[in-house]
Amino acid sequence: MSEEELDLRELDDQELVEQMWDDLYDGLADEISEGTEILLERGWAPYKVLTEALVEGMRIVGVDFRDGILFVPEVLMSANSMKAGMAILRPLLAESGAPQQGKMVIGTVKGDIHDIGKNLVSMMMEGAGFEVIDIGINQSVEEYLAALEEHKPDILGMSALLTTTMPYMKVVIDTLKEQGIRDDYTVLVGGAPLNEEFAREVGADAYCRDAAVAVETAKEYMARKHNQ
Ligand code: B1M
Repeated sequence: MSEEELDLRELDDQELVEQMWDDLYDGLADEISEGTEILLERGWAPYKVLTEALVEGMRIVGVDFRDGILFVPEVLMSANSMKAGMAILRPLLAESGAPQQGKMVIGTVKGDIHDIGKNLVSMMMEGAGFEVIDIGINQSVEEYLAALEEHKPDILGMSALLTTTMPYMKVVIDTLKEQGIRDDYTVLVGGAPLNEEFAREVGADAYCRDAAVAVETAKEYMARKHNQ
């Protein structure tokens, strides 16, 4: 069947999800939006659409990016397609009606422009009842500090996707220590190349493997804070 003739609605769930992986790979934003809508209409939970169709599709893109089969312009189109799907899911994930939990400032560290993971964490945290101030990508220590000063959050979240940018998290945490304000915040870090050991070494409170873990960890720290 040619691309033009393909009717996404005629596919069963598994075929549709696999087609969405292909469409994400090919950077077809309209098709990703349509596939996302169809899965929701079929009763899929927003989080299931997010993880099984979108995040898994992006994992496949990442493998071929690593192996030199896909290049930056193509991966950018994949990222934009993923964002098209996320835009549909965002309000659904945010409307959980969860009680207000706390406030988080989050940003991707200096030198790093990857924002999909950070955006996902923001969406899920909002859905869990956190107020999220997303300060964006390529954030310097001065920008983090200014945001902390302005918004006075409970949690500082930092994201890094590159082995070359993840050490910058230590720069931020060391500066908080120098200024005597480290313990005013719970510092959570995440991103594909990180692990628990790294988080400990840089002085973060916790490493969050994915957005769901970020939510659980944030809730745990808020509960501890309230029990103090
Ligand atoms: Co980039 N890139 N990239 N890239 N890119 C990776 C990260 C890479 C692993 C690809 C590869 O080689 N396999 C590799 C890094 C290698 C390394 O450092 N060891 C890489 C590279 C090398 C590069 C460039 C240097 C390529 C170049 O220019 N030659 C360049 C760097 C640009 C820069 O930042 N200065 C670059 C550029 C890009 C694009 C612009 C094309 C695009 C980004 C678009 C965008 O974000 N708007 C891109 C993409 C899309 C990727 C991959 C394919 C996908 C990342 C992603 O969005 N994943 C990625 C391969 C991979 O990771 N497998 C790759 C989906 C997302 C849901 O997962 O971000 O891991 P993730 O987030 C998860 C968790 O990690 C966690 O929760 C999220 C949700 O579950 N999490 C947090 C993340 N942040 C958190 C913060 C928290 C908590 C949890 O705070 C509390």
